[in-house]
Amino acid sequence: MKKILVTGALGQIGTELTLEFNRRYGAENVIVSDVNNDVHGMVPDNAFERLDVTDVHALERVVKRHEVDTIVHLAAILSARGEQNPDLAWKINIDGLLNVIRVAMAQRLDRLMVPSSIAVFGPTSVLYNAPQETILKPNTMYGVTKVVGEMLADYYWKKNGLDMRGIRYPGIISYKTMPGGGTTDYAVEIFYEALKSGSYVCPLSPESCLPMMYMPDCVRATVELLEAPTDALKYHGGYNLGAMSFTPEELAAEIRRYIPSFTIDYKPDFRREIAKYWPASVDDSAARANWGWAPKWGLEEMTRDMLVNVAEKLGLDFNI
Ligand code: VAH
Repeated sequence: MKKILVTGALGQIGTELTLEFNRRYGAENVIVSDVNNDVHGMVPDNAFERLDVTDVHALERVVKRHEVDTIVHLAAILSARGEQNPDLAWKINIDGLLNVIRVAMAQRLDRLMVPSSIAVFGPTSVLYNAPQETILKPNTMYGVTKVVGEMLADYYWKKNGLDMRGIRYPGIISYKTMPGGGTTDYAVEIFYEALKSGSYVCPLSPESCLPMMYMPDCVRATVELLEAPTDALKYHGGYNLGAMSFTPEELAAEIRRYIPSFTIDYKPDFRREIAKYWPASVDDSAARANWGWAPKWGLEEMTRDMLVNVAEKLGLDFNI
């Protein structure tokens, strides 16, 4: 039985991934940690450790205390916040990752799961149906840290046989926990504003087409890759993963199918420049071939499900 430590467990992906891990492996086998000790009852069934991943000794103590054999390392500074504080992004995303790698090797852990992102692509990458292998010269610090993370995964796999695996997550959409500091956060915020005020001011431009994924697909993909046999994996740093791609205009049009009066305006900021050199779509044939990836949620069903659940969360009557 796995004994999993989730870092950054109180974040958007971490909270829902923890709930799925609890269902699959038992809460007693899932230790949640976060630098933010405000647990808010989000994961009440799990042992909680307040943990700063830049403190390698604290990390090693937690791993030893709970006899961890797997680390799912979600603690990171995302793209928008990373551009506002690049030094912090490097410190958390690289120094923190190196600590996880050091402890994994010292304690001979079975495997690591470390997210990558579509942020690894940049102006010289192929940005339509972005290939698994292409030029990766991102122009954000977040993207730089994700490329370095992928290279570290390949390096330690080849040099030490460290079984680290990752996904180049697209924008993740969910309603249980708000995202924080990302360029794709607009695709979550828009649902709250559509229901609360009937209008939304988007920080990207109408034609900013980005790959997105609904949380149920994100959680399932993460578990499927975590459980994939090591010899099935051709890549260790980060698999391209596709589900849907849309522009803010296309998302707004889908919302208007349920809220006809909804309006969207645009006030592009620095996040538009970040999104400009991210792919509009990705080729995820390697994930499909190596570990059987197949998305289940598209724009229509995601939009409907988000509106119903965000309305319930806001205590609004919303019948469709
Ligand atoms: C961000 N949601 O916007 C994250 C993600 C694909 C983007 O890495 O930074």
